[in-house]
Amino acid sequence: MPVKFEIEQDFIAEQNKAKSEWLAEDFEYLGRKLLRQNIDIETHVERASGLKIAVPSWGVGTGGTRFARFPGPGEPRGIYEKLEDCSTINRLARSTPAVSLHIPWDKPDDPANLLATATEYGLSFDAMNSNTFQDQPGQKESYKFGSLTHANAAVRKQAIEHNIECIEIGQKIGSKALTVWVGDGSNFAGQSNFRKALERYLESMREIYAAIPADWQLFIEHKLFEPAFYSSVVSDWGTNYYCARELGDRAACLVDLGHHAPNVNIEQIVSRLIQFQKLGGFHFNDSKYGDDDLDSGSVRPFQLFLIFNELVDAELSGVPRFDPCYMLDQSHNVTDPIESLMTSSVEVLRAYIQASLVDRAKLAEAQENGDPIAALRTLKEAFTTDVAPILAAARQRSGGAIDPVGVYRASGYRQQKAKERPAQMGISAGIV
Ligand code: AFD
Ligand code: MN
Ligand code: MN
Repeated sequence: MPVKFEIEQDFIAEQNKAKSEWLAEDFEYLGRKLLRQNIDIETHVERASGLKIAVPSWGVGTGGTRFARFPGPGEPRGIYEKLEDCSTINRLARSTPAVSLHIPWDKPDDPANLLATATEYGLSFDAMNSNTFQDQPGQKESYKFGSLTHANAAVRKQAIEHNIECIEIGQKIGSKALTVWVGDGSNFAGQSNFRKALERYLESMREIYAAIPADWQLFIEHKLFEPAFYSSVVSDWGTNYYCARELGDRAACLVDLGHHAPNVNIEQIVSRLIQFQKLGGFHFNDSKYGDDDLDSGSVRPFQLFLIFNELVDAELSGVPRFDPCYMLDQSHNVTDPIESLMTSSVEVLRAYIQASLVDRAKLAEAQENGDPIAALRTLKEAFTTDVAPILAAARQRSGGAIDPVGVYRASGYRQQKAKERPAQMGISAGIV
């Protein structure tokens, strides 16, 4: 087999040279500025290196809408090529060492071999994602009218077994969680009985929960609408919380940023789940209208900052059982997925570091004294701080790129992959 192109460490170091002078200058200036506020910049470089975000296996292929998909050149044709792209993302941006697998889209023939390859790339596996929202070839029962909540017990059984299979595959590749998102719901008023559907959901989820290993977690992802357009069974964070509590300690809620009604205060939802000790993790993305799956931080960076403000507050105040998993869940329809995922991981880190800069004593004082302007100014002071030098220094020190997208483009990676991976019809899951 011909040697596959990869971006060498030497190339990254060489490219970094051109940028390192300005980085040193900006870093020094920011360091002095932060010191005036009694903040040690090095602490934040360390924090930036410490936060890890998983990438979705389905995110490295070109996505699409329900109207069309426009495949890009050199798309990964299977899970091994997807891992290769995930490794490139991590090599340049240094914050995404784990991959979240979708089954059956990326079902490995040989899990041990997949694990060995991932390990070679320095990657591990994050939460497993089951798929009972579409029918697979040869499948006995159809999910057209639901899966875990279907009126027919045989369909529910098939959906439960699929989730258990995901756990089994996950155990072989070192995963420690299963994320369940169902498309179940209704398109017409009266089509389904709300109470019965939720009861069946819980009944099915209890069986899945029973198969969750002791050191695993079960994440439940709620979603307001789509593909069901009248009602979703697990529609909102309240339903999600109720289900997670009914199931037990190892069940927790997963917040996908695009799964709420427009203008909902997501940071408050996050705070509630933290307080109730049921925040399992995130699917980061951004949106303007619905579940748009746009790149994190591309539409509402202040919202992302406010979410991280809650997370950092919980971390620093030592809320019990607070240990959320961070994942990206995006669909890249018009961009190179590698560029989008690198940029998004940087945006998540940016929000985290900005939130880490919030003067919490000052904020608490403003809150206690009924001074909303002082409170907002405190938040804005952190939000408007340009933390780019902190993020770039963290990447550079761990061998990554000062400018990940710049280095990626200069390397010609995509062009090389276009040669190595001739286009195939129907290779991707397509519309995600
Ligand atoms: C859905 C959910 C879920 C799922 C994905 C599939 O966000 O995480 O895995 O889309 O593309 O909207
Ligand atoms: Mn999601
Ligand atoms: Mn989604």
